[in-house]
Amino acid sequence: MSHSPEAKYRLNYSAPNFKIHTTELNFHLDDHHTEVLNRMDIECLTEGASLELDGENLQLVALAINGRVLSEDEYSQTDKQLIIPNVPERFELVVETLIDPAGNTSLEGLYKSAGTFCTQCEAEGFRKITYYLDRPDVLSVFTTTVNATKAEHPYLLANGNPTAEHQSGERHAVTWHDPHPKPAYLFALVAGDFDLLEDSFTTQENREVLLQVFVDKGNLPRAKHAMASLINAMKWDETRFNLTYDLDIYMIVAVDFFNMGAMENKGLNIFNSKYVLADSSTATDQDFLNVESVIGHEYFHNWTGNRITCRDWFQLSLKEGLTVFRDQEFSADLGMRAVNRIQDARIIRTHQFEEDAGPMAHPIRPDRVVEMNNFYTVTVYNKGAEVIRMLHTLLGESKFQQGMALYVQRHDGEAVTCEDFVKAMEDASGLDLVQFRNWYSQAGTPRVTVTETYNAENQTYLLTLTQSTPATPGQQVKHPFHIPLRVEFVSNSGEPMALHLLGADKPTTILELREQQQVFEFHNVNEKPVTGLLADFSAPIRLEFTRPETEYLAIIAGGNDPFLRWDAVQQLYFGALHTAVADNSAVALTPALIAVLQKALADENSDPAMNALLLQVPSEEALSQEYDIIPVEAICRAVSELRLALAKSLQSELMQAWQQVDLGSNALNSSTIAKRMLGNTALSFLALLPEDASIQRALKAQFKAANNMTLQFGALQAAVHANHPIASELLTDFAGQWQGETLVMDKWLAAQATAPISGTVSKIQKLTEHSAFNWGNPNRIYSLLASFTHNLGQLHHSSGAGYEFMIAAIKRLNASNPQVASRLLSPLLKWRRLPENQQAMLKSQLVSLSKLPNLAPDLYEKVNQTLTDN
Ligand code: B3K
Ligand code: ZN
Repeated sequence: MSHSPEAKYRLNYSAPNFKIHTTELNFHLDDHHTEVLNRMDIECLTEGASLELDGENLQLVALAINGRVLSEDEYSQTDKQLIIPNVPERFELVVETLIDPAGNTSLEGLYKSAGTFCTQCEAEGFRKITYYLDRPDVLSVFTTTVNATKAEHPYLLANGNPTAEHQSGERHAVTWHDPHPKPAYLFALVAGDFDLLEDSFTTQENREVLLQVFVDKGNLPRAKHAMASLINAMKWDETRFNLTYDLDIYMIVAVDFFNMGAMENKGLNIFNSKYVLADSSTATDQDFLNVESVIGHEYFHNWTGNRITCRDWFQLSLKEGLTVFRDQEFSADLGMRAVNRIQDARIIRTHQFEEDAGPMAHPIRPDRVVEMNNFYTVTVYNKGAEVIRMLHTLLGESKFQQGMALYVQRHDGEAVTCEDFVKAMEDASGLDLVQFRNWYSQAGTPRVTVTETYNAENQTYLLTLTQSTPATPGQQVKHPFHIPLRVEFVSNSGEPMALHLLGADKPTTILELREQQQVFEFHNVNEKPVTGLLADFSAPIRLEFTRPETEYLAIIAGGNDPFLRWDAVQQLYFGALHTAVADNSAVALTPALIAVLQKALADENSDPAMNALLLQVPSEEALSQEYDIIPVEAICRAVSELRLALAKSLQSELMQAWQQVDLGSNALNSSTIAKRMLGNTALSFLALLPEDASIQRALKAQFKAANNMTLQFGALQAAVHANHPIASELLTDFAGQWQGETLVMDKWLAAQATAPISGTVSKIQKLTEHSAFNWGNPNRIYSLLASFTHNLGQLHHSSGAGYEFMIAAIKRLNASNPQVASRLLSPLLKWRRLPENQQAMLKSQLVSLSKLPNLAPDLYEKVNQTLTDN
């Protein structure tokens, strides 16, 4: 960058000066010379305003207003804009540009993915296709004609319904019309050759919808689960949200080169093939669940995102937080609610808390953005979903749905703000959400500390909650949040207790913390209760509540809430880990904790999936969130000792749990998934005991017997992560079996990248030369390199080799795919939280990155933020 990219601010929003009533696009597709003809019916809304169209990497061929070609002195061009100063009140503008899809390695705009032309426009990719008002509050009715050679591109797709077909020599063309006005970021086109899976869905309004899933040739059987998930999603959205599909056709196209998971383009979703293709021999249970969730997510955007879209990109969480909440509820209603909830909480605690504590901390509705693509974050998405969930908790399902209905009724067809959403919830429920809005404006993770007083004589119990939120860059002062804390109480002997707040006639289930400090007073309490706070992880906060082991044991024994029971065990793990780290001592597990786990594993009525989660000790990354300065080596030592201690103390129970798995079954339902989850977790511990021959046999048996990827990969990963003597044999066998199956080989790469074993950096370095790896494909990069960035001990190895390797990779990707490069950089921004040695090495790597010529805005924003922030 010769000049620094500029920041945009939320408060500088101003409404567009022009309306684009219709947009007619004509694509003459060609690898390096695609012609784009763009005919717009434009109305000027602000007299005298000059028309400033966005455009990047475009070659302008012709420009005409109302049929008259403009001469060069009638407009001006920069590398980002085309400016026409004098335009009529209403006019037709025709822009003709040339673009180079095959040379587009950024995978944004129009590009080629292994022979398929496809697009990715969100957030600001449409401007790489043609000159346009590329902002989400400019909504237009699109008609798109795609023209390409017929032999290579028998399928020509765009948004809406097909209206015309045309054939001429070797080429053909199809025209599509989308009747729903939409912003340019939802535009899509695809041209290629596919296998096609079709089905149909009749909506509650009796509209017959044609459903199509397009996949690479030969992959048809792997598309079935995606289709079933789509049908489930359509049904679920009608039943739970009363939202119905609105076109006659819904298409999903799977492509191999894609920067993220999928994209909700109107009527034409484009998916990373990773989230479409699944069969039991090549996909794990988690892959199946991910397909269901992403298919659901993109479908749910049809209302929350497409019909009602964002006014500006600062409002991204309006559609993303809400849609993640919806997809979480979809998965929970269809499958394992408690398991999902715990996994979601784990993501927040491990990854969102880290973002909130780092230089890029931002509210779910950011105020300042340099590169929009940097804000598709765990904060905007997952914390955004938690904020919606808190509204749901405060309002209850019925009022929440009334709020949704009001939101849709008010804003269908509009581009709106987070404020509009909260207002609809407020108006529908009658609740005061003034303070609740702080969740939208303030970054940072609130800490809530707890003290309690029980008075046996008066039978009163006082719970004092104090909240504070650390400063984040640009936000020194924080106001108190409105925090819903779900509670449950148990007696010391582990019996449920009903407690009443002073003056309340119903037992208390939710405490609303609004003040900086607030005392909750309960009456007629006949013994000191054990208070389970933050049931169902009801708020994205850190709870600081120091209590004796006996109280955790009471919650485990008598608590109702699965999250609280799981969390009680986690807190006991955390306690043991903290002590080991602080005292530089060996990890000590108490007999009581071992007994809890033994009991859970022995209980025939317990859910194997919950048992798997109970056994999974905090990851090194999760533990690191507990420290201002991360004692990397001590954390890694403690976590690995804890794993080994559990393996030793529970060996026979783990072996029994493992034996419950039916190695011959591929059935995919909650009960078989749960058993495999527990089996794999058990095996991952057992693999830590290499001298035991029966364990070696178990690993091999599971690896070989199964025609099931959950089991095969479970065995591989267990062996690799434990550095078991048979690991390299299994790695070789796996690669031999799956060579050429790129999505399967991604797992092979990831298992090695995440192994907590010294020497991982040089292993990964070598793997970048393996035929399974490809610097041009985001999935390969995420599997090998992004996975590695979550390998705490190896990334931050005291040699500095991890930093050197990663920064070199990021520099390499800067020019070809800055979005992907930027994702790799995030885990390296926390250099200030590292021990001195690592801090110095990482800082100097970051400084050298900041000096890279032509640094992309994506990287510029992050690297500058981390180097300048204090
Ligand atoms: N809306 C897209 C994400 C676009 C990311 C652009 N860098 C997928 C989704 O959230 O559904
Ligand atoms: Zn989304």
